[in-house]
Amino acid sequence: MKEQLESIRDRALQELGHTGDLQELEKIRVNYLGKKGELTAILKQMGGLSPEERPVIGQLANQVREQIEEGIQSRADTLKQQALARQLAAETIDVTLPGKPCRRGAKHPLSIVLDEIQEIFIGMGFEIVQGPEVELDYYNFEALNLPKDHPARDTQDTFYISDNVVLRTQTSPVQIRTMEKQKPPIRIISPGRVYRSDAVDATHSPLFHQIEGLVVDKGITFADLKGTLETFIKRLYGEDSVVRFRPHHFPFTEPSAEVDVQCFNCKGQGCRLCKNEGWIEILGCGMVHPQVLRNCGIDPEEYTGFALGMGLERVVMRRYTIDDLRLFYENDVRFLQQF
Ligand code: 2NL
Repeated sequence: MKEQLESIRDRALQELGHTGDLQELEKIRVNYLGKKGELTAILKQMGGLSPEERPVIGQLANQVREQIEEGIQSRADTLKQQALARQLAAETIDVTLPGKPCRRGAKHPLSIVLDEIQEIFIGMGFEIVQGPEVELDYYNFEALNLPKDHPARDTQDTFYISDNVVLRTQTSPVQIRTMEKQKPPIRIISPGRVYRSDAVDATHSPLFHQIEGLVVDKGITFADLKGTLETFIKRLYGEDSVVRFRPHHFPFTEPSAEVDVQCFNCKGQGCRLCKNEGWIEILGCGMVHPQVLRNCGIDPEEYTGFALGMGLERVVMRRYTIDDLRLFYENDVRFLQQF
C-alpha cells in the first residue's frame, strides 16, 4: 500500500508538471482526489490493515493528499501568473509612441473676411440682421420694385419653390422685413447665403454670399452714402485707397451707383488683376427708392435712406488671389488651412 500511495503521488506530481490550463488541472484533481479518485479508492481499503499499519498508512495517505493538493495549488498559481503575464504583454500600451496627428480646423476664408467686414460696419453703428433663405416672392422682388415681368426675375436666375416662394436671390428681403417692423432710425447690414440658378464654373455658383447694408433716417443724403462707403472701403483696403462712384441703375434705388476702388496692384495703370481697367468694382448702392420705402410703410417725405449690396466671394477672391469659386465650397483642408 505504501508503494501504491507513493506511486499515486509521483504520477500526480509528474502529470501536474505537464498541465497547460486550469481545466486539465481540475481533471487531475478529480482523478486523484475526487470521490471516485485513486487516492480515495486506496483509503477505502484501509479497513483491511492491521492496527499497527493503519496509522502509518493513514499518515502517509494524508501526506500524499496534501502534497498533491499543494502541487495543484502551486501549478494553478503558475498558470494564472502566466496567463496574466501573457495578457499584460498583449495589452501593453507604448506611451512613448507619437500620437495620431489630429488635424485642426481652420476658419474659412469667407468667414475671415465676413467677420472683418462686419466689424467695420459695427464700428460705424450698424447692427447685423439675418432672415430666411426661403422667401416670399413679395419680399424678394415685389417690395423692391421688381414687378412680375422684370428681366431680373427671369426663371433662369431664380429657384422657384412654388408660384410665390423662392430661394432668395439677394439679402434685401431681410431689410424689407426690418423696415416693415422697425421705425427709423435703421442702420443694418444683412449678410447671408443667396441663390441663383447658375451652372457651376470658376466664377459661378448656384449658392454664394451677399452683404447688403441699409440706413434709413430723417435727412439721410447721398453724402452720407459716399462718406460711409468711402470709410468702409478705406478700412477694408487701406487708408490710401482711391474710390470712385459711377452712375448706374437698380430698380430699388434712385439715384444708383457702382463703387470702384483703384487697382492697388497697378495704381490705375491697367494690369491683369483689373483686366486693364485700372479700377475694380466693389459694390452697388443708391438712395432707397421712395416706392420701396412706401411699400414698407415708411413715408418718403419724412425719411430717406441709402442701401448697398456686395458679393462676398469676389472680395475674398481678390484678397487672397483665389481664381476658382469652387474652392470655397469643396472644403478641402489643404485649401482651408492656408488662410
Ligand atoms: C447689386 C448691389 C444693391 C441694394 C443692393 C437695397 C435694399 C433695399 C432697398 C434698396 Cl431693402 N436697395 N439693396 C441697393 C443697391 C445695390 O446691390 O449689385 N445688386 C444687384
